[in-house]
Amino acid sequence: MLKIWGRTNSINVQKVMWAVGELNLPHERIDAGMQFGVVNEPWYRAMNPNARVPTIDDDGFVLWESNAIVRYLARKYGAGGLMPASLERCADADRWMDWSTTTMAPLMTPLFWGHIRTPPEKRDAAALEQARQQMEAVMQILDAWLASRHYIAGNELSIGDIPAGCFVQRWHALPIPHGVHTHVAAWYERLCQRPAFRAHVMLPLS
Ligand SMILES: N[C@@H](CCC(=O)N[C@@H](CS)C(=O)NCC(=O)O)C(=O)O
Repeated sequence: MLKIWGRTNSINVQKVMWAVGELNLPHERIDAGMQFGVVNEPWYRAMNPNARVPTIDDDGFVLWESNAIVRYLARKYGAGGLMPASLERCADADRWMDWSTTTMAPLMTPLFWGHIRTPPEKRDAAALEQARQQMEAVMQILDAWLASRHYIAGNELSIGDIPAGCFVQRWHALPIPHGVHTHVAAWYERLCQRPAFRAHVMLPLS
């Protein structure tokens, strides 16, 4: 049975759990990270020397790095579906997964930590506003891409939607002003119709 270690409020765990939900995989999720500890136990560090979540064990195959896990699960259990059949659609999906990590995450991480995990008196308001404005510019890039397709790698959901969908969910949930991004909004509405997205990603921020 597929085992997943990671707390439900971790965005990187949410990516994996959303994929698990879309693929309808039997699994066991074990709380780990932050208040749950576990990640510094020697047996856990032997699986994942970064002492981070998520980590999976799929019948003896151990893997960490959320995007790599999403790709592995989709390749193994969702070929032609969550993992697109065509080389070009796969490349599109990969490109936007990498973009989410390299372009969205460096802005969303301080926004999330600043607004949700930092007491108001300790927040750096100027830095948060700068990240918010930069995030608006990033959303424009995604908006332009989504103008001509229902999902990130075409007209079906794929692995490409998973990291960006998790970040956009967080962005929506943050108590900050949000610009209008029509195509992102339509895509986000599509994601919100999906039971796996609702169950694993649309969770209160904590
Ligand atoms: N690049 C890694 C990052 C993993 C990561 O930083 N996970 C965070 C949670 S989002 C973590 O483990 N934080 C420490 C903890 O929860 O104890 C991935 O995508 O899996």
